[in-house]
Amino acid sequence: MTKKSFLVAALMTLAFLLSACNMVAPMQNGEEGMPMDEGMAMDDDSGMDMSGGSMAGDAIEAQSTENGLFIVSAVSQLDPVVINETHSWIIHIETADETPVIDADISIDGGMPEHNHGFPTAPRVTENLGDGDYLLEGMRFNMGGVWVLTLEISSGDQTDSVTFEFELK
Ligand SMILES: [Cu+2]
Repeated sequence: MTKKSFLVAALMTLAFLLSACNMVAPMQNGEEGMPMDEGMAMDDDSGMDMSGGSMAGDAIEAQSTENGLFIVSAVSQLDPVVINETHSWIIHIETADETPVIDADISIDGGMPEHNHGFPTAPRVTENLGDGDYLLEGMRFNMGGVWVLTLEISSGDQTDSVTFEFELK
């Protein structure tokens, strides 16, 4: 499969997952302030399976940034996400009114808050794919447990951040 067709497939998967997420949203604890282990559902195309032997899917559903400037979602290019395999994610950014943000600068932070360590790698956005999509390379998780990924996003003179939280089994 070529890189481009892979990307197209990934984006179609993301679109599907986003619509699926919307459909199942009322069935989960979709409110903010929920317990950590339910906070960031990792959906796969079979629904809400959180009990797999690895991360239960490859997509992070859309989440608003802290100040509501952007809506951010992410899909892993490795599905399922497994420990100790370096891989890429595609980040999608829209404004609150669903306009793709095509000129974002994105800085990455994250790790395991419970263990006080960061990522074993230095993941960073390496490519603007257009239409609000950005390639995040160098993702790797070196143990199971709760991870966070924080994106600080700047577009024009506006900056906002979002933190995704998910559990890698
Ligand atoms: Cu750890």
